[in-house]
Amino acid sequence: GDAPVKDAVPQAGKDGLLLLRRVGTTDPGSLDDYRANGGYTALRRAFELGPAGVIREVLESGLVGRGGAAFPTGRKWDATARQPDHPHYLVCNADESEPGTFKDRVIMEGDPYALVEAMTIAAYATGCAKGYLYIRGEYPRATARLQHAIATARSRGLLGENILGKGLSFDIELRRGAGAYICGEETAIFNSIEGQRGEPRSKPPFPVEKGLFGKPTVVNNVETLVNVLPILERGAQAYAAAEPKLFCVSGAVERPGVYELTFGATLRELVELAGTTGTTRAVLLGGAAGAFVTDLDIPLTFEGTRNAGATLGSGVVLVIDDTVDMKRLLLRIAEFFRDESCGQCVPCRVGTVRQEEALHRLSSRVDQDDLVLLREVGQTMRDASICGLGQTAWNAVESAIDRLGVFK
Ligand code: L3W
Ligand code: SF4
Repeated sequence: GDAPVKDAVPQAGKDGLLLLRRVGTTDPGSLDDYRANGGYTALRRAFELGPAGVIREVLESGLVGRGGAAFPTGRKWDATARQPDHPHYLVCNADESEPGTFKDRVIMEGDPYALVEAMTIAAYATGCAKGYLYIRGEYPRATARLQHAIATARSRGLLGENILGKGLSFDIELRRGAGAYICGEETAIFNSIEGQRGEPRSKPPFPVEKGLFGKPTVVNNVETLVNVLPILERGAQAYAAAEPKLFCVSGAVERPGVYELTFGATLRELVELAGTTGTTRAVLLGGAAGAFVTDLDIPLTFEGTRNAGATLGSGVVLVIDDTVDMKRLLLRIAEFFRDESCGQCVPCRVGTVRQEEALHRLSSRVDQDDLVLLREVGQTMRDASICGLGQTAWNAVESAIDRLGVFK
């Protein structure tokens, strides 16, 4: 039979591991081991601070969403907590479908109780009695470990009624996706959980007002949520002084994998840590929805990558060396978006097909009209698509044409 797949071991930068410190060092199946290694101190601290105090800390920490869009987490929590309409829901987005992204998997497989604790804190702060953990269907091991963690936490009074005797009632239901990229879009998740087609809704209204079942809903990515643990354990200021970020490094490197660094490192430092295998030509930052960059000296921060006309996105760092066939790679990206478009809106449904067709033609013969067409189609998708899928489907192609001179 197949050899068993080993658990991933995270790689650390010079500041060591904070977010992933338990991954590979504690037993992901043992609540006792989790508690012996700092587990549930953050929830106790949350009870001392009270819901408003927790939100204050998260706001002060400056934490922004790690799924790609970098929206301030504290603002989301504060807005939901203030909604008079009840119940409030919490949704953890564990769909992790961006090509090249595998950081949330490492958290969920290696430290599942951390996510359970973090969701409990988020629910306490924002007044949610029910949480949904929406996990990618292709993650059976993470699913099994989370199911075990949820059941154990429940049996030990850490989920359910009157958690730790503090009057908090909160429980988590796990839902599995069925392989559609679009079901990682927050409002498509709502539809999926509600039993409807996984199609995005128009925003506004934002989920904080009208989300799951039309009720105020907090949606956070896995990595975003687990950051709340060190924020409460260390205090917002100490946390912000050395804020951790996960990167998914793949492609032409000797040591692919999940890297935890503190913000401020440059792309070059990360790529050197992973060890290049050839001459690095470019890096695809942020995944298929991201962009190619050639300047390795940009700082790996949300602002630094934005200033370089790219995005940190969900932390994808795909290293491209000079052996990579860029035309094939662009075609593969275009095919992905055409395949994953939900078809609900015209710019994306038609645009992703036209983009792929033009790239097909261009890969055998460079034609200026096709390059003009690509740009027009791309701009239309960006401006007029309902959701992030269509809005970002042209990013990587555009950056490859403009910065790498593909089709010159
Ligand atoms: C309250 C407002 N809430 C915005 C909330 C909104 C959402 C968050 C971000 O993701 C990214 C893209 C790719 N009041 C608000 C508000 N919000 N304004 O903030 O919202 P938004 O609309 O900026 O982005 P988004 O549609 O949530 C787009 C990335 O997603 N992506 C793929 C990601 C894949 C993964 C993965 O596999 N792990 O994350 C594809 O497009 O980077 O930047 O919660 O409700 N006024
Ligand atoms: Fe669906 Fe694409 Fe429109 Fe998003 S942009 S709603 S994926 S058709």
